[in-house]
Amino acid sequence: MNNLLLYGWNESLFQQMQATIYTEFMHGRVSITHKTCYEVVSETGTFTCELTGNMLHGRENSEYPCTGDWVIFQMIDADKGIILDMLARQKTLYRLKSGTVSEKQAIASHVDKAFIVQSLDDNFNVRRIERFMLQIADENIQPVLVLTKTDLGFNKDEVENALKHISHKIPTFFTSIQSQDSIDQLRDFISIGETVVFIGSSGVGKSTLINVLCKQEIMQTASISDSTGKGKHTSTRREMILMEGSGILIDTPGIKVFGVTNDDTDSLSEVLDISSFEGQCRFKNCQHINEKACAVIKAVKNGDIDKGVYENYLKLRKEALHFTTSVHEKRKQGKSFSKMVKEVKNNPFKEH
Ligand SMILES: Nc1nc2c(ncn2[C@@H]2O[C@H](COP(=O)(O)OP(=O)(O)O)[C@@H](O)[C@H]2O)c(=O)[nH]1
Ligand SMILES: [Mg+2]
Ligand SMILES: [Zn+2]
Repeated sequence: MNNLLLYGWNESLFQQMQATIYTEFMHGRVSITHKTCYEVVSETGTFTCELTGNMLHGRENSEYPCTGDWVIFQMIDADKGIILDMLARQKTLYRLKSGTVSEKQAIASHVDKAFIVQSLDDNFNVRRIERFMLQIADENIQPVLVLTKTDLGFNKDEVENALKHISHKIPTFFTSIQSQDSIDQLRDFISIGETVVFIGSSGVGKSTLINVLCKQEIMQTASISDSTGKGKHTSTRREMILMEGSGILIDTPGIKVFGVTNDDTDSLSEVLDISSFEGQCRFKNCQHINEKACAVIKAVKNGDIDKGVYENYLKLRKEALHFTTSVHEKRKQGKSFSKMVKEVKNNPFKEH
C-alpha cells in the first residue's frame, strides 16, 4: 500500500478529480516514462499503463504525461492499466526538445523545487544556472543550487562572488558525499509531500546524491555502471522515488544543452537582477543595445551590472525570441495547411 499523500496528493488534486467524469476510477502519479507506456504509483501498487486512444489524439508532444504527472486510470490487470485522463499540470519543468526549434519537452511536473546540480571540480557555470532559473521562473518552481564534490577542493570566495547577483533568489548548498553533515542539511530542506527534480550535466553527482539522501542504492551512478560494464543496464531504471521520511525525488539524465522556452523578458530581467536598471532607461521599450540614455548599458559600463550577466541577458533573450517566433510560424503554417485541406474538401476541382 502506498500513502499517496507522501507522493504529493492533496485536496486540490482530489477536487480536480471529482470534477471529471472518472471519479470511480483509480488515480496515481507517473513515476517513470517509457516510450509508449508509463509506470503509475497508486494507492494499491505500481501499474504499467498505456494511454487510451482519446488521450493520444490532438495533443502536442509536450502534452503527453511526463514523470510527476497525476493521472486517472482504469485497472485492466493486477499490474496493468489504461490512462483515461491527466489532471491539470502545474509547476512543470520544460525544455526545448533537442534538435528542434519550436518543440517543448516536458521533463517533470508538479515540481516544488528544482535542484540545479553542478560539481565544483569543473562544472560550475553561472551562465548555466541563470539559464535554468529563467526556464522555471514562470512555473513557480523554487530554484535551489547544489554545488557538489567540495572534497575535491575549490575557491569559495570566487564561487560566492560569481553568484552575488542571484544569491538572494537561490538558496545554495555545498555538498560532498564525504560529509554526512552536508547531506543532512540538504535533506532537511525537503519536506513531506514536496517534489524535487534534480537537473544538471551528466557526472555532477545527481544520482549519487539521490542515493545518499535515500540511504539506498536506488539510482545507477557512474561508478556502478563503470564496474558492471556497458550494455548491462537492467530494467530497474528509476526516475521518481520517495525519499525515506519525506519528499519525492526525480532524477533526470544529464541534459547537455538546456534550451529555454520561456519568452517572458520581464522574468529574464528579474532573474538576472537588472529590472531596477531597466526602469530607468529613457525609452520605455528600450532594448538595451544602443539606445540613448539606456540605464542598463550605463550600469554595464560602470560595473554595476557584470558584463557576463549582460551578455547572457542578450543571448537568452534572443534564444527565447527565436523559440516564440518559431512556434508562431509553425502555428501559422499549420493553420494555412488545415485551411487548404478544408478548401480542397469543399471544392475538390478548384486549383489551389
Ligand atoms: N569526489 C566526489 N565524487 C563524487 C561526489 N558525488 C558524486 N561523485 C562521483 O561522481 C561520479 C558521477 O556521479 P553520478 O551520480 O553518476 O552523476 P550524475 O550523472 O549526475 O547522476 C561518480 O563517480 C560519483 O562517485 C562527491 O561529493 N565527491
Ligand atoms: Mg545519473
Ligand atoms: Zn535600456
